[in-house]
Amino acid sequence: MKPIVDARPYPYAFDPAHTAVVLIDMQRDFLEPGGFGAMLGNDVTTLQRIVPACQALLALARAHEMRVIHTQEAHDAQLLDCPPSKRARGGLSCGIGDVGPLGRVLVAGEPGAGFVAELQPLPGETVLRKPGKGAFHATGLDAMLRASGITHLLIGGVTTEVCVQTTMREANDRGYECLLVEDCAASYFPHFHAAVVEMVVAQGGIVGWAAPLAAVQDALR
Ligand code: TIU
Repeated sequence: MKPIVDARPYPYAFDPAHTAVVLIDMQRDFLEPGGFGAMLGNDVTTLQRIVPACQALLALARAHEMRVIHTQEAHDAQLLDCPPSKRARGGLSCGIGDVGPLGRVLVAGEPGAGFVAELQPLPGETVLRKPGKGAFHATGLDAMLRASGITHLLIGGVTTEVCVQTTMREANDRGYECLLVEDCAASYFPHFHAAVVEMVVAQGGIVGWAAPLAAVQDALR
């Protein structure tokens, strides 16, 4: 019997052997003062609140031997993979590629691009660097998932309406069955988070399913 999550808009069945937990962009640049998110004028504490739930989601994945993918929005040191439009957006005095308090903003290998201390990948887990908001754009994610027989994705991370939602829509269009783990995702704008949850599950699950972490944990008991 497959685990079945009490999800919206209807129960979500998944086989852990064919499921990956995808944790989106839990990076210092989005969650800590001095990073890219703060430079955009956001209150980063709204994102910090989900760290314990994300730790519990990782623990669940590891206990049930689900694949784990940590995505990271970060650019090549020469910004060869950063469209000038992205760099210019917002007109920041210190923006992508510039040196800020956490090193060069959103550049791979810099302190800010790294994951927060509580959510460090374990050896054997996949770290996927991505230049865009969606994790499928200009990455090998789809090929990796297909090669390993992954059909279902449990998705969390930040921010709900930017990289999480974009990734979930990309995955849905590619045929993956996606569950948004509601309390493992957050936005700088709580009403955007709530709206995304509603728009995912509306119209019979037009983008997928949503459920709290406790419902996923219950399904795996
Ligand atoms: N600004 C914002 O809400 N998000 C991003 O720029 N990236 C991610 O969501 N990871």
